[in-house]
Amino acid sequence: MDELFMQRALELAQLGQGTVAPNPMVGCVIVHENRIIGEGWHRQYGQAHAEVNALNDVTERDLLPQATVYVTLEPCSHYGKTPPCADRLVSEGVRRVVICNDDPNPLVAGRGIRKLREAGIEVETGVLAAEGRRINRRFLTYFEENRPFLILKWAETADGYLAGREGQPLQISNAVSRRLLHKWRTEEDAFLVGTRTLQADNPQLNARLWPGRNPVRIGLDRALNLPDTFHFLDDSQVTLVYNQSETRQTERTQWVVTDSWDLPTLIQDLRQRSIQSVVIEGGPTLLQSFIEQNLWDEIRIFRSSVRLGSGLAAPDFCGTLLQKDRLLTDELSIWAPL
Ligand code: AOF
Ligand code: ZN
Repeated sequence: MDELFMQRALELAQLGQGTVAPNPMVGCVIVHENRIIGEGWHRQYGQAHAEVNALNDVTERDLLPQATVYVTLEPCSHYGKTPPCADRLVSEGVRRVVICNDDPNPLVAGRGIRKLREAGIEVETGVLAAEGRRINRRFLTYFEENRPFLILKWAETADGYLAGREGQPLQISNAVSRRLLHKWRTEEDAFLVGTRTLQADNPQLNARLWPGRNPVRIGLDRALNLPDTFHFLDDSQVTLVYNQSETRQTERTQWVVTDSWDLPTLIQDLRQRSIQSVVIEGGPTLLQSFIEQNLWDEIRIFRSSVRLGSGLAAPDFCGTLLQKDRLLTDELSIWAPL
């Protein structure tokens, strides 16, 4: 039964998709003798947490002392934009709390669970933990590993080429895959590309084919070679230009010089800017560097049915595939044009 109610809480959590970031998605179900007496979820960044919404949903308040609370994240213990949920659960006097994932946010990190236990509430953790981790993988990676969740994305031909011999862009994506990519642009915090991709493709890196917010655009332009007539430098959305010569800022575009020109330094800089997820969109050399340094969490590939015969090979991740069982799940998106 615990799993069944947690499943419902996870379903509720996902109703917060797109409106709670950078907070995690959290759902909560309150149960008395196998009957749900209250439900809630974190609906909007800065507003009430899931537990509070669920407790406020309960009309049969006299049942709370015998009730079990199913919540997908450890109840918070800190005064943030809202008071601590753990305190509220203690003052409501619930009997038992069942938790899916621990909260790695250093402001909480076990203190929520401790508060509940010290008040004599029975606490169980780890119920449907894998499902919960998947939903909040960006938030959890950000706090557990102190870096953004890293997604590598590319499009390849059926025989594994990314581009023509001289790097000429190929038309691999179709209307469906393009639209899906724009949906991803609304779902992830930032999109990163290298200078050669910026030069070759002149990408806009926005989400014009899907309703939602635009990601932060990130470009690596070491020697500032990109002409300012390119979309990337049009100041139309928040943009970071990593380079080795100048630090300056316009309304939405910031030129950033880091201590050293390597991926860990770049990733740490993004972490300092509170970026929880980054999609690396190319090119091949940059993608391969992320793979070689084992700096990735998910790979998404669009694959067309077209064969090219020769060209610029797609990144090679066969070696890492065996070590990363995450890839063997549905996180590997292979998309074939219609
Ligand atoms: C919960 N229930 O529904 C959520 C929690 O700034 P605040 O006050 O909204 O706090 C945000 C932090 O609280 C967030 O980083 C995470 O650690 C936790 N989120 N906790 O008990 C919830 N959304
Ligand atoms: Zn809370």
